[in-house]
Amino acid sequence: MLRIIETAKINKEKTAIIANATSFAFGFLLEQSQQFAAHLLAGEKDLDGARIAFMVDPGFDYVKVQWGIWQAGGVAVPLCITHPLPSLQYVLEDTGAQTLVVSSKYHDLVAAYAMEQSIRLIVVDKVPDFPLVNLPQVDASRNAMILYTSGTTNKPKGVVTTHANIEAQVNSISAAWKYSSTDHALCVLPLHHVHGIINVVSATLWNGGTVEFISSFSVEDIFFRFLKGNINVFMAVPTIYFKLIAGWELLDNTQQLQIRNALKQFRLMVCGSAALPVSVMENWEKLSGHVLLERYGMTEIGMGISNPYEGERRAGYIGKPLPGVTVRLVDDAMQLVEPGEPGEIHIKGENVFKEYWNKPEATAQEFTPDGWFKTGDVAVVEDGYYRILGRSSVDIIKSGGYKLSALEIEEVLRSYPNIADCAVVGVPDDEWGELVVAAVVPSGDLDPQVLNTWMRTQMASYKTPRKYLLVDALPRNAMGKVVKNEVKTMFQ
Ligand code: MCA
Ligand code: AMP
Repeated sequence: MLRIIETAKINKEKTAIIANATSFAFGFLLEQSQQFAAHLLAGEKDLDGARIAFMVDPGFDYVKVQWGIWQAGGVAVPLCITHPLPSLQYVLEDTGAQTLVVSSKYHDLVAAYAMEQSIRLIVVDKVPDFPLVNLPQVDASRNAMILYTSGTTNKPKGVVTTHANIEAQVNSISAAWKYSSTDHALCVLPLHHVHGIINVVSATLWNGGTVEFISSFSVEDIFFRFLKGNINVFMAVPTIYFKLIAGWELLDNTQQLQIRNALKQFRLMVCGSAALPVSVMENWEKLSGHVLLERYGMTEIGMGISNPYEGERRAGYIGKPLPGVTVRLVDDAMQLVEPGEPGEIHIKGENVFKEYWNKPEATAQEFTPDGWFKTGDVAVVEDGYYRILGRSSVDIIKSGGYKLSALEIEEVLRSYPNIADCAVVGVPDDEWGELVVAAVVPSGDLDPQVLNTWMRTQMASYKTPRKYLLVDALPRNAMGKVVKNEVKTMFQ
């Protein structure tokens, strides 16, 4: 049986989840998730790897649905709760999910589409009590989850992880960062990515700890929770620490001191998903007394490299390989680089995903013949610590901790009338890491404001460009390829 369920059985009386001012014990979560599994099964013995998409707010129902899917033998496909319909449709079609579970507030957004496609639509908060049934034995080698990640192709790819992959990912950080049943983590991250799903929610619950949820991101709410004095673990992307520092600076001295004192009690504060600026790390230390633990991860591998729990957490570095993860740096000829030389990070280990969903060629392309996963990130080792130098592809943008494909955004832009050509790039930004911007060559009347409003009907706001520059032509090299670095300089 699934390990996360087994450990929950040991902690039945303990609080697993706090959400909407209510505490839920592990025993209740188990029972509710098993009822939900029975509901999903609807008389079948095993979902046998059926993909179950769910668009559920962070909180008790999210975990109930996720555990229900796993216990019924299904594959969990969490959807982004701020995505507009076209992005949701893409994931539903790509996974072939025949069941979609939603919180009631998302019902109207998807109901017509689900009906048209004969997708079974379940409103999680309207499911009546369901009698328990015998649940299938789910082997760890079976698929557990599909998360969508942008890459160097124009459409996001579904990253398939098995239960064994997830177990390895959780075991590795549990050992390295010493999770325990006394942990009380605040979850402020979206739950369609590894950072929130694995590092905050799954790893904390797996170790018998408590996860407290906020309903949507808010600096005030986060400070309010910190001040209650129960939370002792916090994990976030650099943009969130930036926003917290900015929010703290607006407070009066008494409030600042109260927050500083509350933070002193924390066991662990982690930062990752994008490069942590040294200034943010230093300002956070001044504010909280904590040296942030920066680590490096990827949807395809979970966490790979981390600064130590005990020992020097070096600013500007991502640390050393985590337990169970093997790392190498290679040059373009796939040769190991000399110490101090830059190379692409390759990863091996049980933590590494199984495949891209329905994309055998893309899967083969991202692995070397001898089984190393090619991350596309370039790093160097200095005094034993890895330092990220950048990405091998200019078409990958990291904004607010989200990985975005410039090609995907360009494709949507090109489907708008009167655009002859366009180039999307990321430009450096203190708050967001990178800002998405677009140079557009119009072929007729084009109002950037109207274009922007339309883009938001197609993509979530974090994917839409912050600035549009109308230009006569894009810079191209002799081969006719757009020179993105020159496009970036247009925005300086
Ligand atoms: C939102 N806004 C932006 C961006 N996103 N502006 C510029 N760049 C952006 N990227 C604007 C919106 O348009 C809006 O402005 C205003 O900010 C508020 O938007 P909203 O969506 O409500 O933003 P938020 O709720 O304040 O969110 C900021 C956030 C969020 C909390 C930092 O981006 C976030 O949760 N990021 C974390 C993503 C994450 O978990 N990544 C992990 C994946 P206006 O009102 O003017 O329209 S990576 C991973 O999992 C790997 C394994 C790893 O290593 O961890
Ligand atoms: P995602 O595909 O959304 O999981 O994003 C993974 C990517 O985030 C990695 O390939 C890196 O480019 C980036 N990333 C994650 N953690 C860090 C970090 N600590 N420093 C720099 N980049 C990071």
